[in-house]
Amino acid sequence: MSWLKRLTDGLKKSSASATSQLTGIFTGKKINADTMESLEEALISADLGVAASSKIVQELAKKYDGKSGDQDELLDALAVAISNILKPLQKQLLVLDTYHPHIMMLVGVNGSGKTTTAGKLARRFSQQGKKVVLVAADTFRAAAIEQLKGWAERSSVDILSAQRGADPAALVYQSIEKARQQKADLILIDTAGRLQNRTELMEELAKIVRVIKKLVPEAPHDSLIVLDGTVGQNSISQLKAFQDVSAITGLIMTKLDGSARGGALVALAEEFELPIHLIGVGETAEDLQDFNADAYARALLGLPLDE
Ligand SMILES: Nc1nc2c(ncn2[C@@H]2O[C@H](COP(=O)(O)OP(=O)(O)OP(=O)(O)O)[C@@H](O)[C@H]2O)c(=O)[nH]1
Ligand SMILES: [Mg+2]
Repeated sequence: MSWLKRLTDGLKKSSASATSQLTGIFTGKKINADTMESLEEALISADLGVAASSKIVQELAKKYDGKSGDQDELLDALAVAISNILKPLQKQLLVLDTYHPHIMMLVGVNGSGKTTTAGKLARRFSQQGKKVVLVAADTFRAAAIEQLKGWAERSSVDILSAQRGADPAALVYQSIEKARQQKADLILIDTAGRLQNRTELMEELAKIVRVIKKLVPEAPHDSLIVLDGTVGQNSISQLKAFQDVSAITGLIMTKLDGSARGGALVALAEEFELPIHLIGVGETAEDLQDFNADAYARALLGLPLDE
């Protein structure tokens, strides 16, 4: 199954409620203040957030106020309005040669998909010919280290790890020194999941960042938050909290193949205006895809996509 199909199927769960409401709103009626109000409600209940929903409705109202709408045309226009919010933030994640090595760090709450994404990224960049070093900086669980080792083995990528319970900041420090000696192009740091309200764990993350900066003041070059696409509005408070400790530079949203809450990405885009790099639509390496705003917006509304 193509990734677009998986995205559409996944988002169908969010779009199902949104689209059926929208279809009802748009059928055979004049577009007026009432229709726009119902549309705004439908968008908010599909997790797009108040600010983005109101912006989208205003854009549509400008075009269609007082006119009778052809339903397909209105849904297309709606997809364009959603994409207008997302598109300026669509940004491919690249390993830059200027850094020697480029330092990327993945952060997020428990189970959001960090380790899987680290494995997928290691594979992607090593296939592009980059020398990648994975760092298993989740030292809390032995299983986490093994999980990342599995990805490293399958992709023949180097991995640096420490004993369970070791200080992740110390491991990261040593790893950067080693990766420099080995002339690596990319260091990919997988960190432990931590809930945004656990102060001591957030402090541990802040320490990792301080240690990185001691060696490379402008790093991490990418501090990526991995968000679970099934979570919905809670991702807003996650992003806020992680931004405070690790200056997030971009977003990755996973599990959109099974998501019921994919609209939250639009709310995040409107509120934070951070680059959106990639989406996860499954568990294998091929299921990490560059973010495409147009495809995402259409899938969110259950509209057909060009393959
Ligand atoms: N369906 C689907 N499953 C995913 C995706 N990304 C990750 N997963 C699954 O989600 C589960 C958690 O993924 P991990 O990568 O272990 O998450 P994590 O953020 O490292 O978790 P912690 O280290 O415990 O915080 C695993 O079973 C993954 O296979 C995705 O895009 N789609
Ligand atoms: Mg993990």
